[in-house]
Amino acid sequence: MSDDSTAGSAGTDGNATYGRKAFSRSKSHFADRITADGRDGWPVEAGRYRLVVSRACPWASRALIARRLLGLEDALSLAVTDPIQDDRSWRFTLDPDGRDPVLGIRYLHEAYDAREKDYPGGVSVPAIVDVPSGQLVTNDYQQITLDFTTEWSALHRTGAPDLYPEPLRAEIDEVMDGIYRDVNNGVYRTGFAHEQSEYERACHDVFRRLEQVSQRLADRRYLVGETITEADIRLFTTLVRFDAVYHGHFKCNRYKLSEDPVLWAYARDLYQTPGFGDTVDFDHIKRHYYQVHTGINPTGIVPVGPDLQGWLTPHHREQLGGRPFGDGTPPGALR
Ligand SMILES: N[C@@H](CCC(=O)N[C@@H](CS)C(=O)NCC(=O)O)C(=O)O
Repeated sequence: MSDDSTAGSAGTDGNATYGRKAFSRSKSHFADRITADGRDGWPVEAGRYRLVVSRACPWASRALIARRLLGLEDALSLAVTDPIQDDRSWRFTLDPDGRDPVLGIRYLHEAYDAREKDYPGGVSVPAIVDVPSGQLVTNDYQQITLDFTTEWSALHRTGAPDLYPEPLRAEIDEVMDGIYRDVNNGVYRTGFAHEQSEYERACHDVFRRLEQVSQRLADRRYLVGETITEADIRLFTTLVRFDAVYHGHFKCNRYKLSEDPVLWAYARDLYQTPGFGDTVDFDHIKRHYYQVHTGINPTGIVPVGPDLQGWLTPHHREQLGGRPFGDGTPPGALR
């Protein structure tokens, strides 16, 4: 498991470390890419790979959303871990006999071991495993979704949106960069800060960036261009967790998402878009954060709130125009 059992002691979150030093996140160790031409030895192939996620995890949720939007469900099967890790990390206790039915393993670390014996780093989701060999291929959460869009295109559904349109890539990358630093990772820097000044700086960064993003979204429906892109996926996965866990557990509490009219409407718009809200499991999210990070929540008590009804209320963002799927179509109902 990633976490410490006493308040204030050290721990990890994926390849990230927190504790006595400032929270830092290093590069993914397994960064092979699954590509159309198979240049790393892993060609895109329907049915060959298995995506392993925790529905609690924002980085894994990106992959869940992109997989749904692009219609990769048949090509890339899905394993969902228990939201609570034990001392051997992510486990398949939600499956019969506690084993993933396709990979036949009880713990995700078995796929890491199959790839590199005695790998000393953390075991993290999202992970993509090669089913025939049982080996981990990649846990590079920054690249996985981009490759779904650009490398897996032969297997996309008819009507799949372009989540990373070529002419907009520079702008998307720039927007995502600031959101990653100050929001996606910023909430972790805030939550795992070990000193008052470090906490205050990180918290300030989170809200300064949220204010900037809120201004950007006041008169445009999506972050870049007229349609949903990878940038929206990456902002959404943090926003959807904000009031449920980051506001309380990570002390990002200058205000709630639901107190910013623009961001709250933007997040509801995406939540109500097929492929976004239907991947979200608030129970997994809350139990994971509040029960696993015992260093910052020693009792493991999971709060009862917030009330989730608001997510389904009208957002009126269609008045801003925009075409969520561009020339494409929404994904079909969740299977
Ligand atoms: N793989 C990335 C990010 C993914 C990540 O941190 N995932 C978390 C869950 S949100 C995880 O699997 N942590 C492993 C652990 O807590 O043991 C990293 O290493 O920093």
